Amino acid sequence: MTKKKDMRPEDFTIDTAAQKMIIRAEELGIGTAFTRASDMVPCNIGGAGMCCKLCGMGPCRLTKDGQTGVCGATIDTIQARNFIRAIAAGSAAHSDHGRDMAFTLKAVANDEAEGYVIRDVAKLRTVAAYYDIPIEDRSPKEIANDLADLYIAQFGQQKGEVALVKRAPSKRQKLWKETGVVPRGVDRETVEALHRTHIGDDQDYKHLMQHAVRTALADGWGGSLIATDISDILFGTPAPVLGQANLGVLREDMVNVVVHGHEPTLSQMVVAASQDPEIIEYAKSKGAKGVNLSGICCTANEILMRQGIPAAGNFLHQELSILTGAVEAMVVDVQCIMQALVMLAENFHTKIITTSPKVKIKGATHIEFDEHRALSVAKEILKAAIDNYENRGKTSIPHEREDLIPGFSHEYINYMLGGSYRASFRPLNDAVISGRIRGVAAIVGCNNPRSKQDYLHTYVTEKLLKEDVLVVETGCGAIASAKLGFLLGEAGLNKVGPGLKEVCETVGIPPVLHMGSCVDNTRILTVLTQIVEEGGLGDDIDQVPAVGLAPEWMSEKALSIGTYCVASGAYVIFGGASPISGMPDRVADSDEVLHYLSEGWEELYGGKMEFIQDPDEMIRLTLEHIDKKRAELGLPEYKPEGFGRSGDARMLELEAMPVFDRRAALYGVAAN
Ligand code: SF4
Ligand code: MSK
Repeated sequence: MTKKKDMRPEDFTIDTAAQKMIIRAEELGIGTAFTRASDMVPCNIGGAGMCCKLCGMGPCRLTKDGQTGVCGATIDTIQARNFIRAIAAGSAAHSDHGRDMAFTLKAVANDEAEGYVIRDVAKLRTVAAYYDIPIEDRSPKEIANDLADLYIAQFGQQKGEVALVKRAPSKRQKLWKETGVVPRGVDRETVEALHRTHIGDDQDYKHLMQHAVRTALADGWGGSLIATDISDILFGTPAPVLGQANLGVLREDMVNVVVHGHEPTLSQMVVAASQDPEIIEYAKSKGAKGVNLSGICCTANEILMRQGIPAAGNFLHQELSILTGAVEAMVVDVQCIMQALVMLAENFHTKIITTSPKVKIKGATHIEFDEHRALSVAKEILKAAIDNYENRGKTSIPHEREDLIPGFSHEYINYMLGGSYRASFRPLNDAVISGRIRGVAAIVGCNNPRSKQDYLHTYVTEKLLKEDVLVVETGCGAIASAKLGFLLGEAGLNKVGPGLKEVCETVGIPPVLHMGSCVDNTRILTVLTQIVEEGGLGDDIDQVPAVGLAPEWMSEKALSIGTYCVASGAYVIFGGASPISGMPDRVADSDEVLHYLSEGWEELYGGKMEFIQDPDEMIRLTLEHIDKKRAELGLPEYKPEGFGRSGDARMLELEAMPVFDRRAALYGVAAN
């Protein structure tokens, strides 16, 4: 990528609120990730996965045909090692989040966690039943204690199979056994990934990539799924609520506290504390009307989809929210937190408060979170923010904010399609079979300042909706759509194709379903599994007309998610350049691993991973894959002209007609 000196705000982002903050930063002479990315030319050798720095004989940069590292490592070995190390880091991040959730569940079950309760007993019983934990005549805490023990044991398990794998379609489980990729224990696979990539270990790229799959499966069907299950049990399984997104959710007259990161254990408690009369009174005593809480990144998704707490923005909004000058405290835990926040905050009164025992940032205030006294810690944090209100200087809060309806857990999707009387995925499967819904796309993942913020997410989403593709979203991608008004229920239906519109009108859903945070990509796996189990769309995930896309990805977690989705049978398209693309003009054999992720993995798992830069090509490949899967299932060819006349649409049309014309239209009676 070339250095871009003269970029305008609209080249950095399509979000007008973000553009205003980028202009403010420029006026104040402050750098942001947008300008730093513009100034920092990425290394094209490292970027292509062609550099190895695993030992002191290197770093070795392989830029010539047939060249090897000092140890003799070939380009394919180096690329595979770089790739699996990224997956190990991504899987570790998600899984460690799951581990913390499991410890919290254990503490709640034993009355050792101040302020927490088991909110969703039905989900607790459902999840416990997957593992034959007795549920009849037992209290929720007894069941929770057993479930916590079982989940904690998955991390340190050395042999056998991670228990959660049994929740995948049975055909898929069999395939994983045959290909030797069933994870044995969550931690074991990550440790082994690091061992295998030490100097002088595994040096067969296919063998390395097999373990990459096992490490990623330990995330998707292990640590992440544990995190999602326990979040729902403790804080409630999401169901649709009204929320808002973008920087306009910040308030001039209230103490603004932004929670940022990933783990809901703290943020949920901050939500509870912010509504405590003692805290509200304290804020009033300092001249504010109360505490206004909002979120950034996946913490935003966690509290948005459960309590409707507004999202101030996605990944690239973390600095921009501070630039408003209106944030008293940004409270962070783990993952996706830029170190730049602390230096940026020095220009304002904002306190950056780190809370995780795993994450400290030089210059930030550290108030350590402890689930045993969570409410007290949350109040302490809020009081520090309130005390800072009087230090607020000039503010500049953009007005932009959009309504949205998040909260489509797989449980709610099941319910919404048939009510409690006959909850089922049948209507969804039937809509796909008939062609009203051409297929399903999961559009997920981060922002990346190397790509215009939100542009690829929303461009791809908009085009696929027009093609009758139902879109489900998580993470920062979901917030991108929210900011642009795609998650607005029936109000967004003018943006979709005729068949999908009929389905959305009939069921009463938006065409883009917000399914949560990045660990909640497991909800998408569960939806795909339920589609398979419902029948009519094949007997494994790779047969479902569905595609996963991460158009603006940047994190190692995204690579882990993509890999477990491929191993689960999905076609996954990443935007931008591949981290192991090689540079074909310099090294002829440097794309072997890249091809293996596509054709090689497709042969083994029925899913494949590709990196595509052009959004129109992403859309073309998505539709081509969906239509191919439809044809393989023997489903009718997609023909949109047959749809679009649902009851609701017809009623609205009739209501708009003069009464005589309406009679004529309804009964064939001539107007007279
Ligand atoms: Fe170079 Fe081999 Fe050491 Fe890597 S492991 S830095 S290729 S000598
Ligand atoms: S927070 S991992 S930028 S989605 Fe989950 Fe967003 Fe990506 Fe972080």
